[in-house]
Amino acid sequence: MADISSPIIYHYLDIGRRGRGEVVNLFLKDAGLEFKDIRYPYDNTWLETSNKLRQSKLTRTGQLPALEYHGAVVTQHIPILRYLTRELGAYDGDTNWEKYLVDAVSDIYIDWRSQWVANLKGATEAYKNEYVPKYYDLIAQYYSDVDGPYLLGDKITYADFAIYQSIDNDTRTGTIPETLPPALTKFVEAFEKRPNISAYITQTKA
Ligand SMILES: N[C@@H](CCC(=O)N[C@@H](CS)C(=O)NCC(=O)O)C(=O)O
Repeated sequence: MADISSPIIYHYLDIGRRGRGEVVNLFLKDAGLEFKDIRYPYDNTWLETSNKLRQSKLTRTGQLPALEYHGAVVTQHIPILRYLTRELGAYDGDTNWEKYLVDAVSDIYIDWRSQWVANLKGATEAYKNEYVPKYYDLIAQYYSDVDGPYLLGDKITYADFAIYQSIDNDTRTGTIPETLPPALTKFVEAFEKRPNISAYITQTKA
């Protein structure tokens, strides 16, 4: 049972808009939740910080993001989103089939994220020219099944935050394809206009 007197505290690395935690950050902002944002330097102090966070039971793996949510500590960024959707009763599909689609697209995103991280220190030609175009074509197939702009039409779900973040992060690392499929361009336009996040997205775009 959530203890609503306990605050919401988001813990992540101080790496700007890059990385897994930003998916959670965008989601919290979009949902209009008040939260404290704690960032840790990702430098030669990180190992010690990570050990401390593990000892304080904030993260069993020593990795972030971690979220304190009304007394519960939750980690693993996509499961964090799923936890929040259940708490809020929003941001998921309604039917079993819709929930499956949201799950499936998030899973494809998780595979993309491993590849993106593996290519951070210099993207291979195979990542840029083969993996990434295939990934966006695949995601666009799902987004093209309905009229959009979101995966499930006009209803946003937690998977949309992950997909937006993949497009944003590939843009930041210069690994985004020259043109995205139209269903994804339409999605990005709609996502960036969302009232609770549009100002933040504009300020942190560069
Ligand atoms: N499966 C975890 C992975 C978390 C993860 O790899 N976090 C990275 C930042 S995006 C991290 O903490 N890196 C520092 C480290 O591994 O020590 C999730 O989905 O949240």
